[in-house]
Amino acid sequence: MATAMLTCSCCLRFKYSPEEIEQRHKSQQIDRMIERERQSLRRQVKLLLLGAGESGKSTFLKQMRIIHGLRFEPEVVREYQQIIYQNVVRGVRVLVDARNKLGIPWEHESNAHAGEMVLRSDPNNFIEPVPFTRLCPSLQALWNDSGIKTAFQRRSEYQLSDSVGYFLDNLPRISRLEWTPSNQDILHARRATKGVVECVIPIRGVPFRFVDVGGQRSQRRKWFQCFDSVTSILFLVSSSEFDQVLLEDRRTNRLEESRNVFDTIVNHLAFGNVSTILFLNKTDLLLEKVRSGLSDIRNHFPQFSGNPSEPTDVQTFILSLFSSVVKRRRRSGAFGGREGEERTQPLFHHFTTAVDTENIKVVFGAVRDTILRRNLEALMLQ
Ligand SMILES: Nc1nc2c(ncn2[C@@H]2O[C@H](COP(=O)(O)OP(=O)(O)OP(=O)(O)O)[C@@H](O)[C@H]2O)c(=O)[nH]1
Ligand SMILES: [Mg+2]
Repeated sequence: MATAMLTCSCCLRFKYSPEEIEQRHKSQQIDRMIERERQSLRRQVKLLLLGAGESGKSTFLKQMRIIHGLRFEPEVVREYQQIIYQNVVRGVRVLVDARNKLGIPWEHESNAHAGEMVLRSDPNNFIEPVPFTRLCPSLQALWNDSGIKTAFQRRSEYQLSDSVGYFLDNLPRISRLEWTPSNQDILHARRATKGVVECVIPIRGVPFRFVDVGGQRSQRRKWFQCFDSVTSILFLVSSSEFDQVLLEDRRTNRLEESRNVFDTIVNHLAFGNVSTILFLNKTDLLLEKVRSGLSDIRNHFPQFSGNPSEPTDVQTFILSLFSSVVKRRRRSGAFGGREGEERTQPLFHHFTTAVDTENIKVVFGAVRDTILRRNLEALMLQ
């Protein structure tokens, strides 16, 4: 290799061999790429979706896709179709079993046979359209029976997924061979999240990384791996669950569990400078429950002093259950506030219905603007 050693001060470029020049060029390119990556990571917004099982985290993420124009691919829609078939068959099995155990009589004794048949069947045998649609007349007859309807009304006494009523009300449509799930059907499809699911959606030119985790007890140990560089926590609570117990132990009140999880998160040291936004979700189901008079919150929360059939009283009480656990503590200077100043974390809240696209559009619009503004402020401080 011939090195050009012409070290004349005005011709410094001759100091390097062509290979060295090539290498320097490559390394500069790499530096520029790293810098671009760093800039994009600095700009990136990371939103952590947290909350107990069935609070609506994955439904919220589905809404983010819908609202920002990301289509569900045909194979994903097909997968949801199978999930919905399973949701329906499993749901009817639970209802028939509950009717038996609660000792509720059949309206039509002739449905006893269909009930037995559904109880003995394996839901995995009905994930294709043909076998599912063949089963539908029996499912419909069962759903029409007032014995099953009474068991459905008493669903807070056992474990029934919240979307079963929606799918059974829509059975005439779902039972058609040519049916494929609409966005609304997909929003109601229930599959518990296992592990961590990430989705990056560009919003107003800024990459928003949504991190969705499983909320059931066995899944929560996986949360800690996501705690790095979080911009905001979106904490979801199923506000309608004040009269229900956990699927995991069938003992603990679901709202109590949710509040304990919230306490751990909102007061966690790792989130000293992270804003938390509380979504009191399932407003539609809460209103239905409170207005129906079928359930009285005082039986589960004796400290409730408002009017139990007034939805805003119940909502205000549930909000106070959560806001009261936020502890005061010292903060570092980031995100406003003076270094070492003692104050509570800012807690924003919204009453949401995650299956309602218009509602989530409005709520997320406000959340997005706050996050983008704070993100910009934080970037300018760096
Ligand atoms: N009616 C109604 N149903 C909702 C609402 N939010 C979620 N759901 C339904 O509730 C069920 C549970 O919602 P998911 O989004 O799967 O809950 P999750 O928090 O992701 O649950 P895990 O993955 O187990 O942690 C689904 O069937 C949703 O369609 C709501 O606001 N109203
Ligand atoms: Mg989920």
